[in-house]
Amino acid sequence: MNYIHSTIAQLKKTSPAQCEFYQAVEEVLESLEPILENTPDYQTNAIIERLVEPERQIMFRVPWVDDKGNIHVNKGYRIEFNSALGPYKGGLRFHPSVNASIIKFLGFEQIFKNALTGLPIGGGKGGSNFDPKGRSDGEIMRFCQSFMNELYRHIGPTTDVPAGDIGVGAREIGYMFGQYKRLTGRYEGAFTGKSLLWGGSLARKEATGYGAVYFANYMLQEANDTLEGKRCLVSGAGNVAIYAMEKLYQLGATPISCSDSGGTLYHESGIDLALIKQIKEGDRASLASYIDSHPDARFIPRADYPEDGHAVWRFNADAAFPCATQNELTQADAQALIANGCILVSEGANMPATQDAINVFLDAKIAYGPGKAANAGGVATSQLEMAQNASMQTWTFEEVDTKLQQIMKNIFDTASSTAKEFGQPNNLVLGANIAAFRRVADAMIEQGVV
Ligand code: NDP
Ligand code: 2IT
Repeated sequence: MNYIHSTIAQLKKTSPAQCEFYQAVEEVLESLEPILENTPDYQTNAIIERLVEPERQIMFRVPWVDDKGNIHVNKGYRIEFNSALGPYKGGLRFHPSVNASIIKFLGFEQIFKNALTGLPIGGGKGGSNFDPKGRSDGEIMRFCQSFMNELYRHIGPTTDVPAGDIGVGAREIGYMFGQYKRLTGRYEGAFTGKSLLWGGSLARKEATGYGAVYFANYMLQEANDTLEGKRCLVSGAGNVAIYAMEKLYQLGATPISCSDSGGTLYHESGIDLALIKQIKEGDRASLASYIDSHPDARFIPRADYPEDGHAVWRFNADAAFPCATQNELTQADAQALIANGCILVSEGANMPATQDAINVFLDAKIAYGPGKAANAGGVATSQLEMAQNASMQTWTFEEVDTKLQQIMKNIFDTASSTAKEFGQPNNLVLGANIAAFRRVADAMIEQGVV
């Protein structure tokens, strides 16, 4: 355990005030204890010391002009964390809460997630503290162009390939790709999550949500169970949440909640997914308006949440799919879930459960799929988009979806068999972290001290 304390203590000195980053590192390091003890090579090659230090961190000014002529300045980030397994790969997040700690935690998680997919992709992440809420299309475009005026020189199909994350979808990728093409003069796969009209992959939009539900299904299969008839709590109402709910319906389950930054929606008879798509993908409006069409549903505003957690986890249900953001599921939320009958948690979001909450799930021995395994379907399908772009092919929805299911199955099998190998068969946190670490660490050793 000493190396955990010394690593975190060192990070606190060299990278001060990055609590989300320390949280992500600590979770991984705790899992690695059994393998680090038995493999001196990892210590002599300073793998941990090198893994927690990004290969490159790019921070830049993003000035832009709003519709009224006012000048704004945001911060832009791209953290190129680890390229042992391939070009840096990971999304861009536009949200006012973005800072170096958030981007570093996401980039660090991405290294292991991408390793778990078995595909040749390294880990990176980027974004900005820009808040897209309430901004016109013109403002979004000017922001994206300004962001790209700096980022374009750092990315490319074989160096670093960004995609979407919170606040970044097909619209933003379009504006960024357009500016990239203008600045470089090259039409190439430097982004994933592109529109289907110009190089995007079928099923990429659906992949993260679908993948988290496939992962849940594989966890249930271990216990000869299925999702059929299960009542499910989902958080978030964005890209991941919407397509998790869609796949839940397709597999005979019923999503009964979702949420956004304004509050939680609960609909006992099942969420009206077509309406959610209209509100969120079409109107970019608040979930609160759902009640106008469904007076039998309830909307709980954020101000009315319990002090120790979030309303969305306080209903009776069989399964939970956190698909909004980090630390959105506390210890008290986890205890409420277990008390109310929940037997499965599959994380569509990155690091949605606090460490205390994870411990509640592991102690209760419910099926718990950590984000870096359960939500890897998004980035895996991004790699399938890269493969199609590089070979100038277009695969059908069914082809991509079949590959996605196979990848999610492989991730589950790898995490599960590694957990068994280390004597903790239910602990997919340990299984996923060790399996991913081995792949990255062994590649780093073979590539020398770089
Ligand atoms: P979106 O921007 O499409 O949706 C995010 C949703 O979460 C929105 O409903 C948003 O509310 C809500 N939300 C975001 N931040 C907060 C916050 N601080 N408090 C409360 N609610 C919040 O993002 P995605 O669906 O793409 O991403 C969701 C999660 O999934 C993130 O953790 C992301 O890192 C992760 N992820 C995404 C992947 C992808 O392919 N997109 C792949 C793997 C993981 P509102 O509508 O009010 O803004
Ligand atoms: O967190 C993630 O894995 C993503 N936001 C998707 C990254 C990608 O490159 O598709």
